[in-house]
Amino acid sequence: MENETQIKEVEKKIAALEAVKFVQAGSIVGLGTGSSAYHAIQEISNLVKSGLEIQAVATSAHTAMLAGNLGIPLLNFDEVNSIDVTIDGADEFTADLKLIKGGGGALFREKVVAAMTKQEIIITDSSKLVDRLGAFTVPIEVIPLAVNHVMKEIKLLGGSPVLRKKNGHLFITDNNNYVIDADFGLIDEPENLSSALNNIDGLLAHGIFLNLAAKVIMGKGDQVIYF
Ligand code: A5P
Repeated sequence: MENETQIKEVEKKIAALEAVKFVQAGSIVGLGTGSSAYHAIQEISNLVKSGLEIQAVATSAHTAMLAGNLGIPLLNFDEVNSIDVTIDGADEFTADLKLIKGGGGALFREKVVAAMTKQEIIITDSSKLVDRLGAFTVPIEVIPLAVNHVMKEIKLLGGSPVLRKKNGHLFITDNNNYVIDADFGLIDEPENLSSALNNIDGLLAHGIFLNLAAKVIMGKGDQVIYF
């Protein structure tokens, strides 16, 4: 187990180092959230310390704090119209670049940043590649007052919703909302499910990301594989 975790960490890191090669001087860079994005943020910080001039936008409060502590210049969302390149992780991806994200609960900002980004690069270890999405439950950010309504609608779509908890308490997002983790089984038509979820009132964002990733860079052993 220990060994498996170490291998995944190496794969995440080599994918991150490869992705950072796409960061150019003068660009606005989106910084992802999670353990894979962490490696990219560290490397971007090294480059900034060596003189690379970039500005960054963070996909979560946690990432903003990390990047700030590492000396990466940060912009607020309202200062940015477009992002050149974003490097973020994923919980699952298919070879045709469909993703599930939000295991860390930052899916809403991650989706907004991805939508504003010209080149969204996803970095993962080799365990994240799947034939069909859905073994990982779909994270869904919900406005608290709508939680019962959204849970009911998810069940009508055939899903099993569970309100996310952390350390025995309800998980609260950076936007003061809740997260529902919804099990839909393996998803045959991610486009249909994504549209149906988007139509639920009170649902802020869901973790199915379609047509947002420009490429996935996956670490496998000591190699990187591009999708
Ligand atoms: C955060 O909300 C997520 O979307 C992460 O990007 C995703 O969970 C991948 O995280 P790891 O890189 O830690 O596996």
